[in-house]
Amino acid sequence: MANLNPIQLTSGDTEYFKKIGRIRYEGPESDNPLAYRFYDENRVVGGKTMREHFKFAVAYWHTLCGTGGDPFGAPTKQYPWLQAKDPVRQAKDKMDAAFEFITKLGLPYYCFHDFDLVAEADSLAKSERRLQAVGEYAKEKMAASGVRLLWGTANLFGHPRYMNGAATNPDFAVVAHAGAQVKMALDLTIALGGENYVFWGGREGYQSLLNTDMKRELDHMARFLHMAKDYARKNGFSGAFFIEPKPMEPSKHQYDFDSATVTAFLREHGLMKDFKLNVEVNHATLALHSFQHELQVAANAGLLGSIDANRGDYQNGWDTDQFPNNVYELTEAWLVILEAGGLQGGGVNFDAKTRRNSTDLEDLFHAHIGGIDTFARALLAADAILSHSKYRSIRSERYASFDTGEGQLFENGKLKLGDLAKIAKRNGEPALSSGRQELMENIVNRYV
Ligand code: XLS
Ligand code: NI
Ligand code: NI
Repeated sequence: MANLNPIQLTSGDTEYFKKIGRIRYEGPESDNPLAYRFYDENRVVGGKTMREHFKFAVAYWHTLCGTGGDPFGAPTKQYPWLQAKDPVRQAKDKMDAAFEFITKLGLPYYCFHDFDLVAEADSLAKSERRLQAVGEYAKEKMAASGVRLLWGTANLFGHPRYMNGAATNPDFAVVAHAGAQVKMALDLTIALGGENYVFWGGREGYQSLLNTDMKRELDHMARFLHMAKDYARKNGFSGAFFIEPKPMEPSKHQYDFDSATVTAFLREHGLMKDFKLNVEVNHATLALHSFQHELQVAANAGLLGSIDANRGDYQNGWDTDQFPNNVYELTEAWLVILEAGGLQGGGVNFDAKTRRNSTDLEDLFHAHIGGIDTFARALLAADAILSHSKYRSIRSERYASFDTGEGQLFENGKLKLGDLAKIAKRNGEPALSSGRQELMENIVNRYV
């Protein structure tokens, strides 16, 4: 499909994706590229509908604002909703496009940064007025469509003032500015009934330790998060706060490196009650972990809140944010999520972008449909593995020696190191016991 007229100015009743209607479930045999083959929102899997399992959200920044520019070249995508010169007018056009898109996909949620919604102005007061105007418009759109806000956040990394960090900036004036911005973003999130609020530590990290007082910066970050949480709670926000780990990029070292690092930070600073994690696929792989590892670490700590869905590239070592298409990877992920009892408060946000050379409006649909169906297949496979295969029993049998007798005494803290020595001498050399990894991999593949 060719791009729609890129310079057409719009009003609230413009249809942007004219050739595309409501995307519906048509089943695995459908030949229609603009249909779901596996995502059947009302289908019940393991006691919940697919819609409830996933709580899919469209990411405003990539899908509505991403125009394909990269460090080597100009933007390639001339989206018609980005053409108006007046910032509030442009923001409303963009929001019309956003809600048309989300509604046509039949998705329940969206997510934004403050200045994805409307361009930042040259003062905080003016920015606040813009955000309020667009917030009013969002309220109308949300009421009319039933689409909800999964989470809001503030962009504390794009503007030059944040080049040395936001909450961790060595200059208090910048920390205060970041505070003002988070206050506005929280006000907006609360006004729109947002279910959660995210902190991704954009430039909270360092480029060189030579000029960085790491301990002081981390203490500042904790103080800042407490202030944000206290403010939001006082103003009636009952949702979860999520920290989104990432190990590097844009900083050489990001403070929220991975799930384990963030968990330790939250614990150290008394934030475990209010904060959980938003785990992103491509951030996990940048940290040299698998996605499922990061989910499991979060789940172990009771912090598995939400997901940013995308995928990395096997050859490139950066955050390529491609749309998910790997059923096997996501099946392993949903095994972890299902066994943890689901996501706590969050959902699946498509923090993913179409490629620079995917310039048709229709590409945005193909990308989301593909990602959504990949998740649906993964959920079906994971549910089948848990309910029909020996996956769980093979794994729990590996630990059977702790279920009774001396192993159980060990687990219950009833043995001392001397007891282990006595038991070991009595038993002699332990028999080898296979981990049966290939068998487990075959079980997953059988249901994928
Ligand atoms: C960047 C992050 C970002 C957050 C929201 O790598 O994924 O998009 O999700 O600030
Ligand atoms: Ni993200
Ligand atoms: Ni990312």
